[in-house]
Amino acid sequence: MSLKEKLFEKIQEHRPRTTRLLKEFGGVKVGEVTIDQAIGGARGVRCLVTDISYLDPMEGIRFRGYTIPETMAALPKPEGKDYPYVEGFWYLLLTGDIPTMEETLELVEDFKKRSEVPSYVYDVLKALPKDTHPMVMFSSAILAMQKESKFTAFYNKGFNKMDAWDSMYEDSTDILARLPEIAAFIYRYKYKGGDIIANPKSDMGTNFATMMGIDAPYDDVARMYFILHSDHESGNASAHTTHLVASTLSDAYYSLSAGMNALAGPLHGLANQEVLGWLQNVIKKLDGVEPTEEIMKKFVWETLNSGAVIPGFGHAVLRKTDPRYQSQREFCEKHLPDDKIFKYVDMLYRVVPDILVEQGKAKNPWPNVDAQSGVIQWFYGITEYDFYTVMFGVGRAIGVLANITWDRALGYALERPKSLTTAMLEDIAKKA
Ligand code: FAM
Repeated sequence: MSLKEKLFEKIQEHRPRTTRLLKEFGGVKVGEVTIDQAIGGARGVRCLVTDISYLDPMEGIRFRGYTIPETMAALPKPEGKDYPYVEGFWYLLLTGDIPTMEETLELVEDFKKRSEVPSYVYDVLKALPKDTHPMVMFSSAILAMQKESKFTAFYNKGFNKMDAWDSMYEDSTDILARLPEIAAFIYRYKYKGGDIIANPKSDMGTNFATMMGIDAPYDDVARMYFILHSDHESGNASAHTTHLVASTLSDAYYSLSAGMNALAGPLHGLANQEVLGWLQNVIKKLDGVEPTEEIMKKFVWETLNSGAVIPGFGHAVLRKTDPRYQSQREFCEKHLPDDKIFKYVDMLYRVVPDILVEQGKAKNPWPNVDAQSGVIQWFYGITEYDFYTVMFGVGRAIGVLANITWDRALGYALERPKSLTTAMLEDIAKKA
């Protein structure tokens, strides 16, 4: 059975659950909203539904019920490799089932057929000024392909809500299959003098590593990186933006491009570039002197006292060390234990949490995914850290595209929360 057939089976099984909840229990309360939450970025307001992943504040992320180590262990891997096929992970996110090796390889073939990037995308990228941020290039490339949308063609022919998931799935898979080539092109065009390496049309991890021009085990790094960054339930800014835009019946190209713009913010995905930027600044100021924990503490306090945040630490939902951080730390311990930047990041792990606790503002003083990911990329030669969020974006696309495919399958509504004026809040406060 193909992934699409399996997905349709799952959709048909799932639809009655959503219909029943709406029809029989639509009025049941899920929670209440405080003034704090209305002003404070809707933190903790439970008003989104997704079955693709769930983020427990203490445990961290589970993809379709699987923790990160369970996911990595259960999915089929290329021979001799440590990390699973990204294509098999796409199957897991869409269906909730672990694919067999045969099902995974069928999908690898499907991705190869879809991976051709239209040549006009490269014309668009080349027309941008050379100092354009790579995230602008990435988001523009995705948006430029919108005319390929099968969902929009389906909509224009006469929209049928029950079948809309099909073309959304097609668009999502087309986009995913093309993203590694687009990302690698941006890198080689911007930083390697336009020396473009042809797509070897293998699996997604191998394709990306080859086109970046980096030898093994970077193919495994790519698989690990894309899977780890894929999904973090649906309230984070990139997932939520993608979902919000898709809820207007915009297609996957418009929606993902918008989501990527959210990822480009320093409080979100851009934090991984900020971590490396921050560290490089420290190294430069020290002028060759090895930082001790005392010196590192001084820099951390200096940053806090200047009013800036410590990138790579804290989280809106998590209240412990991010398992995505742990997973990458384990990779570093195995592959780059003596790397200088890894040692500095590890030193930050030892000094920052206590300082954030002492400062008394951050609800979570522990590191998040972004504290560690740049170290690995730097080690493998990608020192142009303003590119890091593009790789985060390739990974994040897997999660958000799986989500909007299911949004269509379950006919989720146009998102439209209600706003109040400050005077109304003051009135509510007075009466409380
Ligand atoms: N350094 C300094 N101050 C911090 C901090 C940090 N790492 N994390 C939180 N705070 C401050 C925060 O700025 C806020 O201060 P004000 O009251 O003055 O506004 C206070 O602590 C309470 O914030 P919070 O409730 O603990 O966190 P939020 O839910 O508001 O924000 C983050 C969550 C992630 C935006 C915040 O922790 C942060 O700015 N971290 C640094 C940037 C970062 O690493 N972002 C990446 C997050 C990552 F998981 C991702 O999306 N990729």
